[in-house]
Amino acid sequence: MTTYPDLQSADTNTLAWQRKEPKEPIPAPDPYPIVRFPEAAHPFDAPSRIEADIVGLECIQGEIPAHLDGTFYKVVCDRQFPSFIKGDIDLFNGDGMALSFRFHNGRVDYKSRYIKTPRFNAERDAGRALFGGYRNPYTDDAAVEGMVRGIANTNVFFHGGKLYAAKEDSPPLILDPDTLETVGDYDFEGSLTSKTATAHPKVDPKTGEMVFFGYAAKGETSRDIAYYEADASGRIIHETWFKAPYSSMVHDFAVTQNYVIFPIIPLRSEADWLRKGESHFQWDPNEKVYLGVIPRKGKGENIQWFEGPNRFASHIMGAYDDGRYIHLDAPVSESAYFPWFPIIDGRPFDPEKAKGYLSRWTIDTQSQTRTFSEKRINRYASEFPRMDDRYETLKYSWGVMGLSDVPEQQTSGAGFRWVATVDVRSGKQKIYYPGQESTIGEPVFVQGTEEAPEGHGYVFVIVSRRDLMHSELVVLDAQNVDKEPVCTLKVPLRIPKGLHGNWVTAGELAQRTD
Ligand code: V55
Ligand code: FE
Repeated sequence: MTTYPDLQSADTNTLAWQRKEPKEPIPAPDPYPIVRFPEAAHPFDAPSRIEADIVGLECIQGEIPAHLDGTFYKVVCDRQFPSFIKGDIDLFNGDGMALSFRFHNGRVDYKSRYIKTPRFNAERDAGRALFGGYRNPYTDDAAVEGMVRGIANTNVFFHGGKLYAAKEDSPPLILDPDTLETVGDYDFEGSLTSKTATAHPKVDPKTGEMVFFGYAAKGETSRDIAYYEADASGRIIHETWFKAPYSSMVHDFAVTQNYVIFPIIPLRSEADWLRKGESHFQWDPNEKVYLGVIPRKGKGENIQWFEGPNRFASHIMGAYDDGRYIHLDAPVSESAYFPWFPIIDGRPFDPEKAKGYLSRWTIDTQSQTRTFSEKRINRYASEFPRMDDRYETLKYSWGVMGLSDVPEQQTSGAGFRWVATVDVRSGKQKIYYPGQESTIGEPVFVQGTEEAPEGHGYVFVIVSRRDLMHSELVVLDAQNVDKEPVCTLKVPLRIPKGLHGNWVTAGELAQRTD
């Protein structure tokens, strides 16, 4: 194992991370600062900045399933003000905007609200950006030094009666599930000891427990990871800490009935890079992958590391174990998927090497070699893998994901353009293609009924009609995504690019405790 100096830097740790107000009052702008965004590569991708309420979305194809009762939540990234950093990562550093699609009696109401983080509020008062580059506090305006930098732009999820909005660099916030207004940031009644919390918690369907973690838990680029479990009501009942072999982006993790697995992937970070104003994360083509395994509710000091070759993976589709072997499925590529993070040795981004193919990593927990194996499941480049969340931690067979490249189908333009469902046992797939001028967001499984078998129900996907300059929520039959959609709901505005979403049933929403 290569050892790096402990990157837990004094400077980043001494920041008063909980500060919610600027150091000094920021004077009201006079005259008002000019707001001018750089021209977007495609007009569809310009910031939207719209908070909307639409009662009764227009159904332009098919019929809304009248039995569906619940809300589909999603978060998108929509910069409030232009960045003052040249080449900033607009997507990852864009303000979180929560969306809700409320399904009830065959009617769908749409709502969108910016998440009112302390950072959002400070910038709104100032009329301009105050926070600098993606996850680099050294580039901020002095007035906001030490303020929590979170923008809650990665996931919205419901657990223990609360609707959370999260980004992995900060503690989560709580939103009102009906109005989407921001209630405030949330530290689990004072129990969150980490400075950060993942945007990808997992809920164990057998116990209702929410398993989560924070990386860079003692400050940006620290190797510390805190692993928590909260009971079904959201109270933290387990906490343990360990150190990763190196500091990196730990965007997602895997949870099975018996283990928690932390993928340490060589999209590394170093405190010096931040100080020098370089990219926070850089791809290291010479470093290994380490999978850290801890028994559920076990101790960090007992973590076992399993090594694999230089690989990139980010989102986990699903994982399960049989007591000895742990299987973990994810799109895996030879180099970092994100073109905006540089490669350490200066070589250019290679789109072929960045393509991720759904693969299975298998760990033999009794292995003497301390390595894991890799097997490809699917031959189409994919990302945004999801499953039927009722099978989280359990042996599962059904998954859904976005495809960026289907060699048999000629298409122009970049981005995700197809939705594919896959049987992870056989690799067999079915594909939905919304058309030449469209791109898609993350496809999300929605169970038809509580008792429906695995993968039976719907797939919700937000489609960007780039030719028509509006978005659509397309509802597919999860078992037949290659057939005509169940229905298409027109959203008469552009929904910006975003990340993750989740379906919450009316029954769950009735349990709200925020
Ligand atoms: C991701 C998204 C982020 C982030 C880190 O892989 C990783 C997705 C939207 O922000 O900060
Ligand atoms: Fe993610």
